[in-house]
Amino acid sequence: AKEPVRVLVTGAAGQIGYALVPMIARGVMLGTDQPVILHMLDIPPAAEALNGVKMELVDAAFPLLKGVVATTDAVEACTGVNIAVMVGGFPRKEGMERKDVMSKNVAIYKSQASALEKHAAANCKVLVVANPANTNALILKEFAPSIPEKNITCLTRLDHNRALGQVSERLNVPVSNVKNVIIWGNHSSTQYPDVNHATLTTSAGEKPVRQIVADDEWLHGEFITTVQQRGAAIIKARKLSSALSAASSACDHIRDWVLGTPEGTWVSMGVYSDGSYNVPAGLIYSFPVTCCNGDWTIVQGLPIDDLSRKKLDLTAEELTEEKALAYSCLT
Ligand code: NAX
Repeated sequence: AKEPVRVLVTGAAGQIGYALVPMIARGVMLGTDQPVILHMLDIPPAAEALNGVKMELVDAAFPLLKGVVATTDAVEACTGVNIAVMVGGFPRKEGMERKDVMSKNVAIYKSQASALEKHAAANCKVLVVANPANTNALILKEFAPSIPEKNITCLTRLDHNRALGQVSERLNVPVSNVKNVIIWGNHSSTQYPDVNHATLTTSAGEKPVRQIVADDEWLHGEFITTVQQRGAAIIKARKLSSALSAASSACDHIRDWVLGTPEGTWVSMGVYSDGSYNVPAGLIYSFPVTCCNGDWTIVQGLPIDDLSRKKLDLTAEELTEEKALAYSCLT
């Protein structure tokens, strides 16, 4: 039998946490043959709720779940973890300045970076979900210098999956027949959902989505804005932000990273930019990646047209500004 993998979920008493931990305990993230030990962290005001989640995990009697640590102590939470899914953060509240929210999250990610660096297992893989996800991941990277930068990522897979979903609905085809959309840049409304390289599996082989949709107005307009604004649309409808789709996409992100992407398929991940596609190095930016043996590689050589170039640059500019704002909070 396989040794259990320790998976940390921060913000585990929150709504995404509540959807995510049972998925992990059922093997959705790491496979149905992989035992897990869940480490759940939240803050003292949520300690009782966190304990309630732990009770439910016990009550669900998940065969793969070999242990649960539920704590408000970051060191205890981070000790020995192989995977860290960072969902906890300070939410933007009505009337709050961007700088104030940034400053709260910078403080959180700075201290959790140190706890992970000192106490996580060697080669721990980190996924930041909490917003501002790209910049929180960058702060985590800066303050955990001994964790390899390739191990620190942020979630744009939900946006990627939303883009697949929009194409699937538009063409009335199963979503599993659509692949290779790309989310470029920030997990924010400046992200660029790109269908230029996406394909549809048909009985006559793989066809470009652009060619099958054959409606540039939709592809350049409503498709992009729907994906960019989907988070807000969910809040409007549910009076709560995306949770089940965020949890499911976080599982997709880690699963593909650890177990590999299928041949011929790429996914979107926020990763540390090396300057590929002329994106400034030193940002956490969402790129198309393939994964093999536990490592991601940015897909190279895709042609970028003028319209796309502008959108790649616009979202990079926003991330550069966010980075400066985050650094200004550090003193
Ligand atoms: P909730 O407010 O329901 O849960 C957040 C939890 O984090 C709370 O239980 C809170 O007590 C806890 N927390 C706060 N500070 C903490 C700290 N220092 N250490 C540990 N835990 C802490 O929010 P939820 O809806 O679950 O969303 C969580 C985060 O995901 C938010 O930042 C949200 O903006 C972000 N999202 C990111 C998405 C993505 O695709 N990257 C999509 C979904 C989601 O909006």
